[in-house]
Amino acid sequence: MIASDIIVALATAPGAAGVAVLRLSGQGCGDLLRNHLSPASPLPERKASLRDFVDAHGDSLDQGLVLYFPAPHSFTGEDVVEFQGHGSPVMMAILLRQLQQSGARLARPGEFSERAFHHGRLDLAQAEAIADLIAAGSEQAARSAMRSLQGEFSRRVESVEEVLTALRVYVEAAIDFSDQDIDFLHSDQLLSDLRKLRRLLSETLQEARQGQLLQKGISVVIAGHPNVGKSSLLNALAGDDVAIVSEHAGTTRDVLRQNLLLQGMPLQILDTAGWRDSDDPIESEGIKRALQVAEQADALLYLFDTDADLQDIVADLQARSTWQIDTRRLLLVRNKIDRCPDWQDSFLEMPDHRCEVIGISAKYGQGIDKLKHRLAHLVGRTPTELPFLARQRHIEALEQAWKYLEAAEEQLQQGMGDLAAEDLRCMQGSLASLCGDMLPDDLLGRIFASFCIGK
Ligand SMILES: Nc1nc2c(ncn2[C@@H]2O[C@H](COP(=O)(O)OP(=O)(O)OP(=O)(O)O)[C@@H](O)[C@H]2O)c(=O)[nH]1
Ligand SMILES: [Mg+2]
Repeated sequence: MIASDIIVALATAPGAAGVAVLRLSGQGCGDLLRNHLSPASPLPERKASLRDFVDAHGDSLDQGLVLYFPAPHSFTGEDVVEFQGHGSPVMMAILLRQLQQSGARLARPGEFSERAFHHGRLDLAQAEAIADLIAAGSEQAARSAMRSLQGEFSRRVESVEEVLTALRVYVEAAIDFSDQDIDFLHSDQLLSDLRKLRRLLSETLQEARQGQLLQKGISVVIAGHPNVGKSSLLNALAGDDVAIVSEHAGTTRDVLRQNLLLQGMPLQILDTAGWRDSDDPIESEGIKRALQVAEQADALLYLFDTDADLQDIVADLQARSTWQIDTRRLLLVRNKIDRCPDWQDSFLEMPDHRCEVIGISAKYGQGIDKLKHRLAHLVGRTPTELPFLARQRHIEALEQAWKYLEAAEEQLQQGMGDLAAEDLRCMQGSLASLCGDMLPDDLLGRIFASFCIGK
């Protein structure tokens, strides 16, 4: 259960700055701070007042603005008071000590957000969005976190829950009337609710997966035979001389990683060793690593030379990859088109997908902008659509909900209403955990502990 004592923390980043903010939360925290202020008159509610922070002898330690938000209209839902002083780390440490001596306790990481959650000011997905907004590594990630914070994700989950609740009521009622002649478990109403639930959940899951990519960064692996220009492409994308380029086949061995932003999306581009049969143990290790990262890539740029035959290239790609290549995540890139000026982009018909083949010249920059554009499209985003930011925890809960839904559908087909009802009940539990309902305290504690201090 949540503690109700007074907590204090530096809400701004540590280090010298123009301003630093001390924040206190808990019943009576306004009076606790007031004992250190001059003048010590009552604090106006929700209005800034200029005060001195004084020590026990009445000597001024700092001067700043004080803001008082009485419960329940505050971030945490408790009394909250802030002192905005000068950004001196030494002075802030002194003020913190003084407040602790008066009975405030140093807040644990995320404790302000945890209290906001327990007082119903935010649900868990929103509280997580605050932490994600603070940690966002790109504009897109920050904007998406803001969408989640404004409740977009929670509302989406609620709309799935609404349809699910209606369905559960129906199935439970159908079980009660199972001894009658009418077959409620195969009715049109039930099938249409199930279809709707499936669609809503799958859309939410898809958007959450996109959001998670923004959160963790999107890995783009450049692969292909030796000497086709992989390192040259990395340099062209990075706009910098990051990797060694040479005419010797087998130059790159280690996996090279370069972070960059593409249309506001955080990408990590990985340059890898060229795929070939090699007796050199070091090169072989490099190729093994290249295959490993290619398997885990969110997008695979498979590069080949102008003189290569496309069918052979694809056959080789399929032969060397020990996993099933997701062709929707694959871009075939023909490099060195400066050598064949009449090159035209094309498509390659693959069994399950029409795969694009783009021509570039990594060395002379031809086609690089087009490649970036296609890459942005491939990783699933156009700049105008923005998903909500999602975490691994959210994906897992949604995937679990999906499994329960599939199980319930199967049970319904077999006419096993009782078992379907149980699956749907479990599905509701998975969805409820997204916004923090029915999560055990220790798990909640672990989630909030990953937040920063003062938030
Ligand atoms: N004409 C031309 N040459 C290129 C182009 N891109 C790369 N090259 C040349 O091709 C050779 C190999 O380039 P790299 O970028 O080192 O190729 P790689 O695929 O990284 O090679 P490994 O690391 O050995 O697997 C170098 O001599 C480059 O200058 C291009 O677009 N046009
Ligand atoms: Mg290389």
